Amino acid sequence: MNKADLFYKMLRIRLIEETIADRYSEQKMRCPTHLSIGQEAIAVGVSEALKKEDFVMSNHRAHAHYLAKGGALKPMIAEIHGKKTGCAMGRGGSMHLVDLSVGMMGSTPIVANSIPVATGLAFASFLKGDKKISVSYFGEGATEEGVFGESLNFAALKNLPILYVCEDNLYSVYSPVNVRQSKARNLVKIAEAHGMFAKEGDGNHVEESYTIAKEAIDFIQNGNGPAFIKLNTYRYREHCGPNYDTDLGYRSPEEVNLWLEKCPIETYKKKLFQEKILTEEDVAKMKEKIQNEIEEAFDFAKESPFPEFDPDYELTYAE
Ligand SMILES: Cc1ncc(C[n+]2csc(CCOP(=O)(O)OP(=O)(O)O)c2C)c(N)n1
Ligand SMILES: [Mg+2]
Repeated sequence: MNKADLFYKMLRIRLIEETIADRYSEQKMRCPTHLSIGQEAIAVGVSEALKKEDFVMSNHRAHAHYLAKGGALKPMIAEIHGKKTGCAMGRGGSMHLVDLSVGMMGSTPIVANSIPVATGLAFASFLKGDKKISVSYFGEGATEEGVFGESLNFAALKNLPILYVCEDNLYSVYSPVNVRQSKARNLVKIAEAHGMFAKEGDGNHVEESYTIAKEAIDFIQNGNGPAFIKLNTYRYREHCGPNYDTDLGYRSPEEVNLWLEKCPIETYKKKLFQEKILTEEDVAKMKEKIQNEIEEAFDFAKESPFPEFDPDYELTYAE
């Protein structure tokens, strides 16, 4: 684990998403975008415990998962611009990110859908014996869908090599968890009841997210079957879109401020300054490098063509 590298990866995701937010009003990005600003430590920590060939299946909040797994930036930005050079050929947008070359198998905006799809990927690995781990990322809201229970049962029954990663950010759109789930509901216990490794931790802490994911992956790799981790975090922006939404009244400014103090990037930066691993100058250099990369990616998207209407069935599988 290279601490400066973990910091760099979180910072990169943050700056990319902040640029998407800043430039959203230019009207060039026309698909809905769900930003992970505030939740970066989970994707970076979990990805650190994965190999390039392992599989990731993501949900509607996909940018961080895609980037942390090593998905290429230019095709992602082009995809959000609906361009032909996008990672889904401009047909998918922000919620359909895919880069098979790094095991980023896709993302799906149907809530909870990343769970059965990743379970299917793990089932395929199990049948082939290819030793790959599959990761399913989903929010705490997704655990209210029936397919969560069905998938956990099937994965446990078949001893599948899958890591379920629940990013608990306390909300499903504008509904807090206490109006949706019984107070007694305990996701760790639900997973444990299936015989899985299950653990909860601080999703705003990149090293803790990594350590828990690594423990879970060791459990899976030792042939013990699936694992479930719940990492607690918070989104800073609105559910979907570039803005802040504290004025809407569904969450208090005090609550948002409390979580802003726990910013995964700011707190980790302070820690690495104290440990003398990073200096202000290092961070400034990192920012400059990332901003140049972002600029290039937006230029690439701008210069790329839109997909043509496709009467020759280029993208269909059937004859
Ligand atoms: C089956 C289904 N129902 C409802 C929606 C609308 N929807 C999109 S995201 C979302 C909230 C999901 O909450 P959570 O799983 O906690 O993820 P978060 O947005 O907090 O990251 C909802 C209800 C949907 N896309 N799919
Ligand atoms: Mg949520």
